[in-house]
Amino acid sequence: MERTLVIVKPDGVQRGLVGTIIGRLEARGLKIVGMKLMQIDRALAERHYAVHKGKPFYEGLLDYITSGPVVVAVLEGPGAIELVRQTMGATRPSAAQPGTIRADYAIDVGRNLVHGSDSPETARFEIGLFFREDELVSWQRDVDRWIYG
Ligand code: DAT
Ligand code: MG
Repeated sequence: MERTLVIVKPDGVQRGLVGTIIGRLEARGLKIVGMKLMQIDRALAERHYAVHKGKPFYEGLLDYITSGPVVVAVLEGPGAIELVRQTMGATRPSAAQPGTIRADYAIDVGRNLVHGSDSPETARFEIGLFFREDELVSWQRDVDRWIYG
């Protein structure tokens, strides 16, 4: 079973799309094991986006991700990391496939609504940045046998 970090970015919260975004991932069969509303400060944003330091969009990215409240969640399921990436769509919404969150609700790469970890190592690192171990809940869903086969 795999876990991944999802962030509904400030534009998603401001636009009232928290339920839509989390709902799409939930409806796919992923299980929420952690979730909270928070404001990301500069120091946390720098750690989360450290791999992008030095890129032309880095400062704007930090301004954006710290510009308002976000919803952060840990989702669990078989292949959760890739499932979330697929359901989010390509980084640039104009290149994302219709049916994905970014294609259906966004236009601009600088307002692309949602973050999802991109590898098992990144997921472990990002979950550790945003959640203490005791904020994550391991639980069984009665419906799991109808989702995981
Ligand atoms: P993703 O969020 O799909 O994992 P990423 O990790 O390459 O994409 O980049 C992180 C975020 O940075 C991305 O969601 C939006 C922003 N970004 C990436 N490339 C950009 C670009 N060329 N111009 C502006 N913002 C960009
Ligand atoms: Mg990324």
